[in-house]
Amino acid sequence: MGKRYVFIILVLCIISLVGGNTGYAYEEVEVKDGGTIKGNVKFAGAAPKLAPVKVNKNEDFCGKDKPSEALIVGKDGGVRYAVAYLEKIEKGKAIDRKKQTDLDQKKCLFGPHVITMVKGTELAVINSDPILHNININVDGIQRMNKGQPKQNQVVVARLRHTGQGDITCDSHTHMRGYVMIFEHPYNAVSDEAGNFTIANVPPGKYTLTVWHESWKVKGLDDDGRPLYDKPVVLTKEVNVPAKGTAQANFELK
Ligand SMILES: [Cu+2]
Repeated sequence: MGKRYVFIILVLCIISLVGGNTGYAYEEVEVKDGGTIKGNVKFAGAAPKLAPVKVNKNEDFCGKDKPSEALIVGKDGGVRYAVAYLEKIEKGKAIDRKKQTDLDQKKCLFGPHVITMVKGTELAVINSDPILHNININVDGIQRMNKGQPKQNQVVVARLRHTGQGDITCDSHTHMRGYVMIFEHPYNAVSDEAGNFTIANVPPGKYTLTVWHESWKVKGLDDDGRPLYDKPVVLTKEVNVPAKGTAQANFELK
């Protein structure tokens, strides 16, 4: 084999390695005897108490500070806003392309704090506040949305066409932060107040299930006074989904 071919193969290998959740074709098929994955994300031990995040603008409306949403631990240690998803599932249930995901800017917070979507579907960004919000979404570090909404009840609809981790910030308010995880496939879920999640109608078989959490450790502030967080926590587990049955997968953050 010539050197040039070795080089080309090497480049292809690197592309496939760094690809992660990106760049593969998901095939929609009719799922027969689909199973369910039920999971739970818990915080091990006593959860740290997070300092509130300082508000730097519109304090009269937003307040002086806001409670941190970076780690929300409920009853029995359940962690809210963790994202569970199957790695690179090749075929499965149909994508609901008409589904619109809502993201509200309300009382100076993004609600919900964490959302998941399938790429190419619509995101409706609402401003429920009587002040200017300017949403910014950076997917894996590349800006994919930047929109000012000066009017109350103004709605902007966008399509996010790239998979990856979307960091949501507001140009007006350094304390505002949210996340959108964008997938190629519909096998993803956000954990609820009790830390539970369900992924339904999975073709029977073995999969790698990943749980992503944004991380709650603040490393400092950037030049604008925006908290800088540590790398997200990513945990994986092999799951075996039985036909018409349920696989249970529990995760622990610490
Ligand atoms: Cu804002």
